[in-house]
Amino acid sequence: MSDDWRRLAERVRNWGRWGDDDQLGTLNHITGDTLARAATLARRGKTFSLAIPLNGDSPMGAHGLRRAPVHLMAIDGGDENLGQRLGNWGGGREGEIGPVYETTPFRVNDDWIIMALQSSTQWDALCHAYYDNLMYNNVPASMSTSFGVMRDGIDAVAEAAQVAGRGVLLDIARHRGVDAVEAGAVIQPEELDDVVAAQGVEIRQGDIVLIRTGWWPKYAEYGLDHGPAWQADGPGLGWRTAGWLFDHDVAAVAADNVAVEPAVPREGIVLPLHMLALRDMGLMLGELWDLEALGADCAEDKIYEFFLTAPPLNVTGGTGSPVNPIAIK
Ligand code: UVW
Repeated sequence: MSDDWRRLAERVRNWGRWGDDDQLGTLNHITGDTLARAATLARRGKTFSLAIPLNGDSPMGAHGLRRAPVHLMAIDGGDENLGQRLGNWGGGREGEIGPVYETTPFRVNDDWIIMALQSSTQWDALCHAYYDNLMYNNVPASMSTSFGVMRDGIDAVAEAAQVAGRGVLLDIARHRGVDAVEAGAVIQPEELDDVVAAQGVEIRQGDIVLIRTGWWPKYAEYGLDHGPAWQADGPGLGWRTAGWLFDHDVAAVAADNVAVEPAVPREGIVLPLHMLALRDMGLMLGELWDLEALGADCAEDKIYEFFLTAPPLNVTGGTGSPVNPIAIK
């Protein structure tokens, strides 16, 4: 890794800043005050879900580590006449669902989902990326075990209930005057400054910054069979933006591409921003967020700030979590 990258890693490293046991990282920038002020940004009562559909069409279908979510019905409308074959559903014999179907009008639909935690709209937990055998806040990589991660997991974040606050959209694609930022483009800090100035919005301590590249709708053009190409071609934040995010006391950052940063190695480093953000800064990354409707609304009313709530699931020892982020303007 280059000397410049190593120097930036040292500059943005937040280890010990919020205590040696801290597992929240830059979410500590969100305080009672920033949160209360953020809640006042819900002015019109207009809501936007920023989640992509959680189904088998996920662009993670052919990811090296993951597959698309598998959704299975456990009981459905076709089971109407299967009363005798339906077993216990909680409790003792009196809890048998079969007799319930035989003797009462009650019916139920029930299902399962089998998925990689990061195969749809998601947060990366701080443990998700590391190097030199250490994770965020000097935690040894050995704390990630087959039982789950013991530190820096998504459960610590879920329990703190702190992923809510002022969201700010930086619409890079609109600023460039394109539907989607060109394939492979690397967004540098200077461009973030330009977009902030052009949009007339300021970045404040505790903000959750959303980066719109316009790349999510491009997935429909690539199609399911070309998911890997869609992932590889995606534009994203360059690693130097870690300094920008650090200097602005940003709490978390999310984008409408697969990795926030370009997914393929740049300058000979694999996911360099992941290492700086998650491991050094303690800054969570949100991926595969759908920013289209929110982007259109912000372009119309020229208001790029909103209340954002995006709590992860409390997955014990999880390295990330699906999320249905809601922006409220
Ligand atoms: C990897 O693909 C390793 O990470 P992410 O999903 O965070 O981009």
